[in-house]
Amino acid sequence: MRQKARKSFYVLFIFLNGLTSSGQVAHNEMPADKKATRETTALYRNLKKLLSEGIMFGHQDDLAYGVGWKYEPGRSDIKDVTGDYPAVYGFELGRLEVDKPVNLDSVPFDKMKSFIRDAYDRGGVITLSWHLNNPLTGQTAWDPAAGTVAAILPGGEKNDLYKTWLDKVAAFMLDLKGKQGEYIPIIFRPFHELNGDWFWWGGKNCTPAELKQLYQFTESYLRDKKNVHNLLYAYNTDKFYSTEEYVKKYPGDDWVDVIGFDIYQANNTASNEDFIKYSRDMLAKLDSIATEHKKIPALTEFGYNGLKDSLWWTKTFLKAMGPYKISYALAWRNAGFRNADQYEFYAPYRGQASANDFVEFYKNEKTLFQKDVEGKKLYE
Ligand code: BMA
Repeated sequence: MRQKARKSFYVLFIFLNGLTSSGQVAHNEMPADKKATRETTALYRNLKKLLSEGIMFGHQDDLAYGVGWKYEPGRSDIKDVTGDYPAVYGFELGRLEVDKPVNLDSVPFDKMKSFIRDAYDRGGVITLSWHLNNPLTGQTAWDPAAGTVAAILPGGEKNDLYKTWLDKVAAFMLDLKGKQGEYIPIIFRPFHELNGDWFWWGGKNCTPAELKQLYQFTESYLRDKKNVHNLLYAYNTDKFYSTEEYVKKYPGDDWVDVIGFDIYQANNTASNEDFIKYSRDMLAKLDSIATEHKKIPALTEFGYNGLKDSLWWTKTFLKAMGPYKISYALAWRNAGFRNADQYEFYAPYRGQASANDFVEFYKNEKTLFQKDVEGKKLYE
């Protein structure tokens, strides 16, 4: 009797554990790629678990350059300011498809691979975006020529070309290996900001059906044809105003692991309140969508270029994040100054106006950096 009672309790436990909609994570939950490697599956489950612990801070191109420096081994603007590295690292694949040795922001792909290995060795999380050129016109990602998506789908005149581009992405992903020869898991974020009109895959430049098909084609080509099994897939929009708008081009739960959006604050302090309001509106919606679809919510890109408000991190950004569960928030790149009026940086650097406040933000219990995640063993 006792034995039996214990057994049915155990069955009930397994059952409840499998039901989880929030909080607890089922041990058998799998990412979109059912053949994902052990480390990739572990990352997926750990990202879900970590949702209840805080927001991982991420930074694009963090190890490659910062304001006033380039390619100094081990350097990072985040480390210069806090003494610690980010928990998440973003890198960008644009121009890999056309065999350039450097990406569209001049980062050499071979260096990028070694930064990715460093980040992984430290237990950090890596996400890759891809501002791929327009395969129909040969221009940049920002060339919204009509018919581009249709042209690269199966049966389209540029499908073969597009497949050669995916071959290069696959080769890149399969060249990312850890010390034991295991593939390094990557959160791949293709076709980002897909509700905006500025990229050829975005907004009115293709139909929802075309984008969904492109997303699915891309994923199944990498996964099933090229045997790439170290990817989690991120779906992301720009600013959005309704759940309906958010899911309009969603390819389906079987194809997506992470859902997010990108948001930038206009370049003046008067916009702080707007940033807080819009972020919270969108995060509330994202939170419900993530719960309903059992996906990992993230702020896939954010920034306030120039960070002129010395208290922006604690008084605006933390408020904007509200009470929502967010896996990570990725600040965009610290490209630096072209001249006094032309600059691009979204994270502080040593001596920058918001640097002291960023240290407070770093100390806040809600934010997670390298030292907070390394012990979590996200890949086990
Ligand atoms: C944009 C800017 C550009 C950059 C592009 C791709 O938002 O940062 O300078 O080339 O992203 O990384």
